[in-house]
Amino acid sequence: MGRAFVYVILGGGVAAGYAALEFTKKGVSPGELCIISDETVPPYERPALSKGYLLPEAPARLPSFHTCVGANEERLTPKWYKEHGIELILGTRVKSVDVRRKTLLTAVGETISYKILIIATGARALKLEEFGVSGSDAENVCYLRDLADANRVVDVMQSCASGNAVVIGGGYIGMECAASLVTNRINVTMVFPEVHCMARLFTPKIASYYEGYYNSKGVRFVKGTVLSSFEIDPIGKITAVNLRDGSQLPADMVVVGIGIRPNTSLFEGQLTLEKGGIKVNGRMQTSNTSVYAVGDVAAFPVKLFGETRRLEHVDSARKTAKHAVAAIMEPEKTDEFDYLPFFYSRVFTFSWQFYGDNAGEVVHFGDYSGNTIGAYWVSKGHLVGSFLEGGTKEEYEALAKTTRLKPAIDDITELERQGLGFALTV
Ligand code: FAD
Ligand code: NAD
Ligand code: ISD
Repeated sequence: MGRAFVYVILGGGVAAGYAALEFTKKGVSPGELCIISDETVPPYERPALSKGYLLPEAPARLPSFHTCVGANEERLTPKWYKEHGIELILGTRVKSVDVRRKTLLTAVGETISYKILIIATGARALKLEEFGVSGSDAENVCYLRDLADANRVVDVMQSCASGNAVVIGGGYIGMECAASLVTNRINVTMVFPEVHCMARLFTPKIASYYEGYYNSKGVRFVKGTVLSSFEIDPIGKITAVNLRDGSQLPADMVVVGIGIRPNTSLFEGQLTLEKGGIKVNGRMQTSNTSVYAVGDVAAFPVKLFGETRRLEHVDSARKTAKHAVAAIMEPEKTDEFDYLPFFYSRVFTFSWQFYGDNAGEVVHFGDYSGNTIGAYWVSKGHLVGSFLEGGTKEEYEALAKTTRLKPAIDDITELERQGLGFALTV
């Protein structure tokens, strides 16, 4: 025997929290909704883990960053869920799902049934072992996906004051953790295979702007190579990392951020997959009409670009979740999802935002020796993407609005001359 709910959200991360809030706005009744999560705390704003959580002074701690404070909405504490009659089944892993029978089986052997399922299982951090390197279970090697990982980073950082950290990976986790480690007075060397940091998004010119600042803070970049093995002492701690180029870096701690894999395995063979995620339509509905998918795990149609995309960013987790709930609760009032991709990061005192698609020709603008830099991407004669560091609220809003309009660009040189002014006058 087990419990039965009308709505079940599988996963208790960012998307789950925003979906829960939207359910209450749309009038879910007490006892109808549950969230099942293998994390032991209710949904929280995951972005805080690589930023506020790692600050040396007055670090962010729960309950201060439960969803949905990241979007300036209500903070959903355990009390909030109780008051709204939403069942939180925490610390509980779902080990199988039968979408035909509409049941989930938890690791403790309970069967939970649903009428509508929302998959919000997010993603897991890739392990070095998947690239043929062993030893990443050593106590001074850290990944960063959940609260337990963040606590480990904090503990390891505290035990290696003024020591050496090697950061593996030059993506979001690498850049944000490197900045946090430096702020904690740890010496950082970053190692990644590409020619510059943030290769999935940044142009060489944008990357060089940030790398210059990281260098000025003492961060060393070792580019174009990867880790080949660890040196491990008799008590199982990493003491150095060996690189494929033959060099060795001393290490008191290692932080690994080498990408993620969406958590789709429960649904393989049951639902249609695409782009490494679960394929959904413009209502966030999967190939089974009673099952929706949102957040990092969902591959959804981005109308603006006429393509299916899977995004790994918090804004899309929040908005896909809200949209799925609207489509479930008010189907006749809900249009197809029409999303402008939006990513951001904050490191040191920097803060940037990106809208749209980083495809086509790049036009840089701003003062690359100053505080405000930017870029536009122009593809097939239209502006499709925009990036700005150090903008004001009004400037970011103008950038978003302009990018959504995909204006025709006849003269690239003129766009370059106008720079940010172009977005402000569209
Ligand atoms: P998640 O938030 O990962 O939630 C998935 C949930 O499902 C977890 O609770 C997990 O435990 C649970 N789960 C999975 N499988 C099971 C199972 N079988 N049984 C039970 N529970 C399960 N994006 C930005 O745009 N800006 C940022 O600054 C930013 N910073 C980030 C910092 C860090 C450290 C990380 C890790 C990510 C960051 N992101 C950022 C990305 C953003 O947090 C994710 O895109 C977002 O969390 C995705 O939400 P989600 O709900 O899809 O997945
Ligand atoms: P990522 O995809 O941003 O970067 C992965 C990096 O790993 C690559 O840039 C590359 O340098 C490196 N790499 C790949 N294979 C490697 C190998 N074999 N050895 C060494 N390096 C290798 O992924 P991430 O930085 O791990 O971030 C994880 C997830 O968290 C992503 O989904 C990301 O979007 C999300 N995140 C987002 C933000 C943000 O939006 N501000 C912040 C933190 C995390
Ligand atoms: O979007 C975010 C972000 O970058 C955070 O650090 O949400 C969190 C919250 O702002 C934490 O309170």
